[in-house]
Amino acid sequence: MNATEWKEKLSAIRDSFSVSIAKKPAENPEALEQRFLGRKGELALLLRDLKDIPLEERKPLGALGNAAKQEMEAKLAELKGSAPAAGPAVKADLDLTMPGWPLPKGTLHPLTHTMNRLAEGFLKLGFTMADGPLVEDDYHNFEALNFPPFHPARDMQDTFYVAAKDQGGKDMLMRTHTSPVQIRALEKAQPPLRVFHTGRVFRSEAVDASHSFAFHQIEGLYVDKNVSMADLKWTAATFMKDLFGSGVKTRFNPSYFPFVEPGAEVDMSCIFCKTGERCPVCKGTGWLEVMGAGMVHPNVLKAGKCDPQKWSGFAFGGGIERFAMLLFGIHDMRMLYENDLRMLKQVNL
Ligand code: FA5
Repeated sequence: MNATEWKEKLSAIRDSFSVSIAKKPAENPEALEQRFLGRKGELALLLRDLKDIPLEERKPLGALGNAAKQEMEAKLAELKGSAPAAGPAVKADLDLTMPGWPLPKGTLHPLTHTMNRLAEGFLKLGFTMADGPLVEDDYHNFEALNFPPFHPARDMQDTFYVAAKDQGGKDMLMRTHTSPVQIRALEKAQPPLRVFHTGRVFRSEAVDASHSFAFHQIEGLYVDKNVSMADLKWTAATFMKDLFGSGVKTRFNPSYFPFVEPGAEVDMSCIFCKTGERCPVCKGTGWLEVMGAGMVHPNVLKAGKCDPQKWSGFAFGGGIERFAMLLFGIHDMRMLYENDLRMLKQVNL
């Protein structure tokens, strides 16, 4: 074997190693180590062949071979989940003809993916994105949304307060829902208005498989002339179908939120119970509750400086974790925050 052939062989071994190490699911690192670096491994045998190459050409080839060995060891250590052992740095001649190592591609977190999907759906329907702060004042989180002071409905959402006061001397708080964005949007622009918002909210709640103390919501607000419950029902049905497929049905049940009248809870037909057996997700009811919604209360329109005689609107708000769990078949909300790569890699985006 001459020096050129030796280099080509080294390049072929590196290629085949790169392909093997990037395989999903990952190959057994010990087996790979044996195959490439073991005593009778492909690289070890190639290094042994160096003896047939004239001395003056052998030295740079040896350095290239050692550099490849170190890179492979580091990649294998990474695959085994341990940091590569710090060995002495090997100076190799830079060979720009060698192929690069394939870089593993990152994926979107299921929550980010779900928020993007929701955003795409609402942008298509002509909604624009609105924003609001995570640390809110009492006025935007409660009062302007028709929660009077000391009203028991405030207890529906256990609040985290922060050590700062708002302009009226009240404690600032971590927003308990995305509904304050309704007020912020109306303060910025008068109707006709079609906005949505996705973001984090906080509640002092115990964590379990379907609850967290910090989670994400989507909020939607549509204010125009003659907006009716029929518009709300059409919008909810359309975006559920967009997210979960055209076979998904929606239904409304009467419910109470201070900032809408009438108010409703929106259910979607269960996408898990296909077998006809008792479904553990919907508990055999065939329906899953996914959102709160309703016609914007006149007091909220007034807080947004809109005349309720002239304008009407609908609003809705849903939990993004619950949507993500349904989209990806995740049965425990905590898995969304643990960032366990074994779970994240299963979510094929
Ligand atoms: C609200 O937060 C209202 N702001 C929604 C709304 C908006 C109603 C506009 C009417 C008009 P609720 O507290 O039900 O409502 O929360 C809405 C959704 O957030 C729930 O359906 C659920 O999907 C999700 N959610 C509530 N609490 C938690 C929690 N602790 N962990 C994760 N998701 C939660």
